[in-house]
Amino acid sequence: MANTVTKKQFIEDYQNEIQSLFAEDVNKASVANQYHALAQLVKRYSNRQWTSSIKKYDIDKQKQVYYFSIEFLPGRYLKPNLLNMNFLEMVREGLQDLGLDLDVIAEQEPDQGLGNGGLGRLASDFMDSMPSIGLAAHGNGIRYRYGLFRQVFVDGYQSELPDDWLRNGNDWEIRREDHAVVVRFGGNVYLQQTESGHMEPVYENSEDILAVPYDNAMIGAGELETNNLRLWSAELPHSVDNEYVTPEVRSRVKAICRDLYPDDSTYDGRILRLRQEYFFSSAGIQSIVRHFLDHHDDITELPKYVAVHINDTHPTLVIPELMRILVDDMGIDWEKAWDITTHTMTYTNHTLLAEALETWPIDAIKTEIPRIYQIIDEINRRFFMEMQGKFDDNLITSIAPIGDGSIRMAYLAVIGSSSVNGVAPLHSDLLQKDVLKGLYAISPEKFNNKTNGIALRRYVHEANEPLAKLIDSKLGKVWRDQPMAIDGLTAYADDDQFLQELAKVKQANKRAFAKFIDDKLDIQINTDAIFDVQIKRLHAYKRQVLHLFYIITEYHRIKANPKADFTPRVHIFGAKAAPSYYYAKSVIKVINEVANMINNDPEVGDKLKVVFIPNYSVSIAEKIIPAADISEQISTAGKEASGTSNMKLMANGALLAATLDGANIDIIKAAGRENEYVFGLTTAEVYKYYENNDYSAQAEYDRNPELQRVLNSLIDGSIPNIQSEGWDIHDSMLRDNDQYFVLADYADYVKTQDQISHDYLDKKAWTKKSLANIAASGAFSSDYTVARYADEIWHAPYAKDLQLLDK
Ligand code: T68
Repeated sequence: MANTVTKKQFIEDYQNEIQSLFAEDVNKASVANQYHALAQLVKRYSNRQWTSSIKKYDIDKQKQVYYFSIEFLPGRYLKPNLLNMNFLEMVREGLQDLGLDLDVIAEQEPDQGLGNGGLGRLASDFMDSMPSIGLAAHGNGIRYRYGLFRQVFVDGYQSELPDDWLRNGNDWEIRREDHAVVVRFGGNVYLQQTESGHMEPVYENSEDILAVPYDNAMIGAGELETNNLRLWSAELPHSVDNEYVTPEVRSRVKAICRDLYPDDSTYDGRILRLRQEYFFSSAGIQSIVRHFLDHHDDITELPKYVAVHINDTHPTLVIPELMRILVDDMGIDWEKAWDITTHTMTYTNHTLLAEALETWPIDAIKTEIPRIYQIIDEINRRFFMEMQGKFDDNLITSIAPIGDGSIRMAYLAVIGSSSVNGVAPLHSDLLQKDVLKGLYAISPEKFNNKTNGIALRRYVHEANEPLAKLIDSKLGKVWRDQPMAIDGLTAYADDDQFLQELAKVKQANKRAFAKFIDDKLDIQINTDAIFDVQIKRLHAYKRQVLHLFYIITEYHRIKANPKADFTPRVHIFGAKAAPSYYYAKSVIKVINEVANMINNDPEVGDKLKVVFIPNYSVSIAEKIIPAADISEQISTAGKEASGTSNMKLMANGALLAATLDGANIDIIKAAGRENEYVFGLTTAEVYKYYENNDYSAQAEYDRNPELQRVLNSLIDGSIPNIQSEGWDIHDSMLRDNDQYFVLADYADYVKTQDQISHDYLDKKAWTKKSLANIAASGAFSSDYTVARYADEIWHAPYAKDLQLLDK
């Protein structure tokens, strides 16, 4: 159904677009306006397909999936949209004819500030894959006015500036006030018997907030389908919006969608987060039910035509909210309503950190959403009734939705859903054995695994065009359509000429990245060095400090023996620390000061450089990843649910330096252990330490002099310009007994890194390993991931024949 637009037509349309939007000629318009006009034009081109998909889904009564996520992390849309519409080349050439450069114009687009890490990015990768396989699946989230924050480094410290990503508007969205719904907070609620005999809630003094949707087209590859990402914005209802509304009331409403991550270090910040969660859960469910009833008569058929997905626990309130609508608004019996609800809802867990499982104090829920509290309380009461006699009382108490004075969101999500999945085999296994063990005991049939995937279209086809073209030259375009077909590259593993071409592509990407770093940070890096990359949220369990310790080790070695052979390296970091996460901020400061020390030491020269790129984002990731040689995936085994940067880096030919954690395990299996660098404790070994309670960080320290030098350097003044931050890390290791086993893994990690330095010198052998990684990356396409969700969780059809999907 793809649109066809000729280059000639495009040039004419584009000139007209600029003329009508800005009353200017193309070449007079600012680059910013050139961008706005191009985005508007692309949107116009894509709208027809969008309307037609949405209409078709309804007419065909195709089952529709709604993916609820408190975060999306779309990055930029312009080039991926052009790619999916098959317009990338045509538009590039058309602009060239006008004397313009698509890549320069594309740089004008701000990354959308709607997410912070892997969870949000996964949701956006799914948004790309769903329409690309012809699955009717829409996103549902919040239109945050400000993103997480813009990270700048001031004297090496992370400083947080507002991420005002909407300042110049968002060309992709469509405001649909006519689809607004009202979300009710606070006040009192009591039940009253109606004439027909059923109990109806009566609300007093509640706070009604208008949820206005902004719709964004999610354009599938080849424009197979176009789906909707619906983002809600909070406003005052028109009935209330008058001159008597106090500024306090106004700002209370605005606050709901103001910030992506309301500060959760304070009580008020936590409450705001709760309000966000209910706001988009309620608005989304109301609009789904309303749409469903426009096209269907029988609400009991909801699960047949609708699946609602709960991406991590943040949208769990969709469960009591659907119950509220069914029972209160539609007068359906509780049992029937519960049956409809549990067969509609499905849930993905994304974390193994027990402390990250979300809970809400009962009082907060009672105050903010009193009717929802009553419903959760009733779910809880019936859960006990149903389980008593069948299971041990202690077990039931330990897994009930309400316990310890709190609502336990993960437990509510499991109990209210028909499917619960983890995001990599190890993670799913540990959910069953550990984190959600009790719930697994009562409902094992709900549990399953869906390994994450990534949008290869964005991270390879678009971000690494030279590589994509090289692959085309050997395989044709089939691998773009059927990602598993990329394993055809293994036929070239011994083709010297191909290996050289592949090495050339990497080298060119490294040069482009070096130029970016030079322009942006005024740091000059050696493109013959190993580009060693760690890009992810800053968190203790991800162990950026282990990487830091290796860098300090290398530095000590160079200083001790400046004339010795040394394989040059550039260590590249990208990471934001949550604003109230002081330890993570100390790690950033120390990395930055170590970088300063090393980068300015003439004795080190270009043997070693450390680059911490500020404000890591999707668009920066797209610049780093094609240039990477090594992918640092070094979390403590059993802590990283899956990881997805591991997949992105592998698809671009980087080799893993990795623990046996998350999806690293699956990557190692797919590409072959001989093509990766694996080290460290296994999950079983980590759990053994927990069981025996016999880990001693001090003992690790005592037995390794090189490690002693590293830790001492944090506190003996040898790293200039750090204050207490060195102590923060030192204390976390020795005083607090190194929760994440950094010291236990240090020696093996260093050994593995030394091996990398050695192996890198054999260019051909290295490139062969790189090829093995690229060739194995097809299995990690999110097209397959969403197809598996569709087949096994949502039971929803999709048009595309994914020939190489194994189930
Ligand atoms: C990530 N989770 C997992 N969480 O850490 C990662 N958390 O292993 C996995 O690959 C990815 O999800 C996708 O499954 C996150 O990114 C968050 O960002 C987050 C946000 C808010 C609250 C808690």
